[in-house]
Amino acid sequence: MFLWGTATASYQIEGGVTEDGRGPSVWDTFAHEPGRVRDGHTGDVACDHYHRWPEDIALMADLGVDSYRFSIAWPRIQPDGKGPANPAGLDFYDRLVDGLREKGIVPAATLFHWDLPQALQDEGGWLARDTASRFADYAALVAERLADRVPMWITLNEPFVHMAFGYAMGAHAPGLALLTGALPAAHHQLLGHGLATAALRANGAGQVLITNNCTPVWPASDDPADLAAAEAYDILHNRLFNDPVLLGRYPDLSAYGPALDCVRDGDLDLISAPLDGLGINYYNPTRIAAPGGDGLPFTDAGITGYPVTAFGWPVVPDGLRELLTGLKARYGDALPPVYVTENGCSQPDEPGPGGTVDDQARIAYLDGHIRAVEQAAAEGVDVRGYYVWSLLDNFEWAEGYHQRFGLVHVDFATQRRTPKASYHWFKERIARR
Ligand code: GBH
Repeated sequence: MFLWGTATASYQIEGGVTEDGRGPSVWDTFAHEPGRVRDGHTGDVACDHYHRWPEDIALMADLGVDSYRFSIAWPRIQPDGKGPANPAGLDFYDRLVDGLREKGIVPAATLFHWDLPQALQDEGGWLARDTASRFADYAALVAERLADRVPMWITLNEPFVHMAFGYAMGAHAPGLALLTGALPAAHHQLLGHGLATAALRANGAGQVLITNNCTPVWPASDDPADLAAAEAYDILHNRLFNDPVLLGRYPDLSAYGPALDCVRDGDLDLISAPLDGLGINYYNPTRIAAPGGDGLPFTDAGITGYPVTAFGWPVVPDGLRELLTGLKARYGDALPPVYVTENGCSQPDEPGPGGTVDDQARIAYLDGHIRAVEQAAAEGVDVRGYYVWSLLDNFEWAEGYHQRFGLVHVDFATQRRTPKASYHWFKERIARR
């Protein structure tokens, strides 16, 4: 069965950041540092989903989705990243999961969507090998409690973005700008994925996936220098995270400096343990040129000639077909079933007369991308799900509340939820199957 769904993430919607024993995460720290997030916005309250989850489940039930992809806040389960589980933290997700199941909605739980317990960051975060083992302990605690009712588990969300924005460029928590010095954060996240996969399986988890965000890479020209830059970028953004998981080996990283010396014997066997699916988040292709700078062998040349979202990201629906068929071409039988675990766009979405939000551009975006998924399936890719990012307008990381991605408008002053035109459109699209 093909799963239609919506996706969210803990820090972006929950709020309740000091309640019931939750510890601080790197995003609490980062968002409270002046100048990090636009206008000083934080996730302290966000969509107040921690209290309003029954209303949010009701919105999804009315929408008619098959599945809901949410993430679990590690610092609710282990406030300082280690030790026994905080029962109140587990209870929250227990209630959420039962509430979803009562409405026939399949819970798909992501274990890590960037909100690392601050205490682990203080010990090096994902630059430290030990974090991978701590992640597996946390995975075991959660699965022990929920695996009987959660059929689908996603270890990591977008390890590329967490490494690149969080450790290489400093735009996201933990705010480090180490450039190529960030690469160990890739390996340790992947090792964490491998160790957590084993822990999940040992505790009865059914399906285990990882979610990688991938981008089709377009060379800016046929010039050999541009082609080489594009190849280097494809390696960093896509293959660094897909190859170890699906093929059990790292791509050639020589354009980024000396070999990764944090890789130990046996790591790649863990990282490449068989999965039940590959989660793919797609937003847009990337156009790459030579030369690089800052020790990086490429330049992002930007894409022109397409409509753009409120974020300025180009809207290229066929890029999703290109991406999915490209994965099939590269990985062949090593590619497990694919789930599009995020796709969507930000739009201004100001309520118009009568309080309605007529987000026609989002409808066009979703329609085009769903067609691209259908085309990829017709071309032989085993695609089994499509999750819209996002159910609700929410805390959009460094942009705070300035970018709205929801099918449902949130008035952050009152927490009033208003389904947008795209919500009604998606409801009909799902009903047609
Ligand atoms: C996802 O990341 C996250 O998983 C989610 O939490 C987040 O809210 C959502 O997407 C929306 O941002 O400069 O034009 O080339 C998305 C990662 C990284 C995808 C930046 C688009 C650059 C577009 N994004 N990327 S462009």
